Amino acid sequence: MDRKPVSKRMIAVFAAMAVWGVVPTSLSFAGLQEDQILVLYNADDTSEIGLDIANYYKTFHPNVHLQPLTSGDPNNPLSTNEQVSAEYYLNTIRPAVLNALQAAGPSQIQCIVTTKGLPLRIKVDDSVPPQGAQWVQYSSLESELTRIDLIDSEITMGDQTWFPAGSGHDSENQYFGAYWDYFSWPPERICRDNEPFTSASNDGMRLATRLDGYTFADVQGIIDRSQNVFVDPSAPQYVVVDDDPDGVFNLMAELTVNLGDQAYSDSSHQVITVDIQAPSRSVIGYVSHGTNDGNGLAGGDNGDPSTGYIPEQLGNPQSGLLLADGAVFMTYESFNAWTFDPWVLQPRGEGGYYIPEDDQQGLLAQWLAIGGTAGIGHVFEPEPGGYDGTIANEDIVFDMLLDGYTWAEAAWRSMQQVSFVNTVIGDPLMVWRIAGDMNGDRVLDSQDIDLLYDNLGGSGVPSAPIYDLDGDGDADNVDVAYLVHTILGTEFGDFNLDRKTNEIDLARVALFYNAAGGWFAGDASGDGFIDLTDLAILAGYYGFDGTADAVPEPATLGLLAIGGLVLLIRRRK
Ligand SMILES: [Ca+2]
Ligand SMILES: [Ca+2]
Ligand SMILES: [Ca+2]
Ligand SMILES: [Ca+2]
Repeated sequence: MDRKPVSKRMIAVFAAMAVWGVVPTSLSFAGLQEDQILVLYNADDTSEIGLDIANYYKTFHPNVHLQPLTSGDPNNPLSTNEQVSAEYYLNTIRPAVLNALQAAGPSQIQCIVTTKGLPLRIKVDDSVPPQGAQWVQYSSLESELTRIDLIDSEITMGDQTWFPAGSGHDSENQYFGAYWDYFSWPPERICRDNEPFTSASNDGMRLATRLDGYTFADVQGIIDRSQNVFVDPSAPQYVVVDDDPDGVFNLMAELTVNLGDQAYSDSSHQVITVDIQAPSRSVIGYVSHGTNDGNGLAGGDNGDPSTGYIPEQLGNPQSGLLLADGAVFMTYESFNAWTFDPWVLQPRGEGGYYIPEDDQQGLLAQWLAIGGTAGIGHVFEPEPGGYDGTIANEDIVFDMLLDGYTWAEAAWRSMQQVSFVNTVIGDPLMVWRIAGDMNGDRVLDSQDIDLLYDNLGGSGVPSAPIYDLDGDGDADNVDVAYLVHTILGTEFGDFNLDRKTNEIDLARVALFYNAAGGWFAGDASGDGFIDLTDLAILAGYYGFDGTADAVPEPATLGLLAIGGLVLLIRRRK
């Protein structure tokens, strides 16, 4: 099989995003709750790494359910091999997980989390089902678990005969966020509106992610970095898209990375690293062809993504990407989730011979090791039939994250198939929050200012990350000023948040004078009372007009959201 990657599908394209401009949607973004999550670990694994990961995860999410899995036979412990047979899955793993799901309550668990020490790949070894364009021989454990309730035999595992979409087949992802309008010519790809996941509204499907990495420390890192992910409307963050210039497999016709005043365009063979240095820790996503980019020479040259490009180029402390907490990885590399064991080589194609060490593709495990937080990858070649949707669609992933959906929802919304080779690594509950949005409603308004005032600990006193907007560790008046000035783009005394301080704001103070109230009512000082102090503050800034600035649209009222996709293009091949 050609070492070109994964798919001839119509390919998603998009560019870097800066953080201004998308209109916010008010929605209940916490679509997935802790007590809807079942965390599985291999209780027969003498290393106990799965148990350690499950326990560590539970310290952040105390209401998740932990579930040991065991073979029940001391002489034949539950496999810790990354690959197991379909028979093993069906006879040993599946019944144990089904029992656990039942014990938690028939409809309680919406998402299953696996941990290192449990199998990763499932392989159908028998001649049934027929291996051909309509079946795939491999699936990830996680993809299989999304359909654990229905897919119960080798003939139904990996069955892709649902195509074209809409057949309601068990291995068609009911939650997929796009569809094709075949009545137009050429057929048009249409994205559905984003919506929260529930099993009930998706034909009983469940979500699934995996907590894995080279080491326990790597997994701890991704859990840590998932907990407080903020995108700051006033400080652009980027999804870096590194395209391939060689036509057929291009991610995009043109890549534009907005970097302050600098615009970058890269569809060369050069790996993008050093150009995306500032502002600090600003890269929140990475999409590329990985080693499939470039001139095809083993080991690469001319700086193109080559073997080892993740640790050596992207992760280079001097010249690499500065990753934000929450950074997501998706590459068009067939075997990028083949293993989480640093000593294992990748295979090349169905024949089973292995890519030599100096020609290995990038691995999701490497991304996590350099400070990445999550990713979607493939445990085997995801090119079963060449039709669209074999791998994750990055435009859907990032759109969902920017709208405040959980990682598990964003990831699975982007994929058309289940019982398939794709897997999702990371904390399913990771949410990209908006800096300054204290109440989590994804709107920045006076309630957020009030909440920040209510939670000021003072200079030098350690603070929860959500209140520490300037990142110096505490929550004090400097953080209030950051919210008012930098994020909301206005001044103290602007009580209706229209970026002006004038007679309207004065009228608020007059109306609520000598009464209790928040910012909305004229409390500029944050003491919960409207009095002379507030009037004096208003007077100090009276006449301020922030709308005259040439700066980007401010973060006021209904206008602000998190980040804008500057360019979001889908291009047909
Ligand atoms: Ca808010
Ligand atoms: Ca602070
Ligand atoms: Ca005002
Ligand atoms: Ca006051």
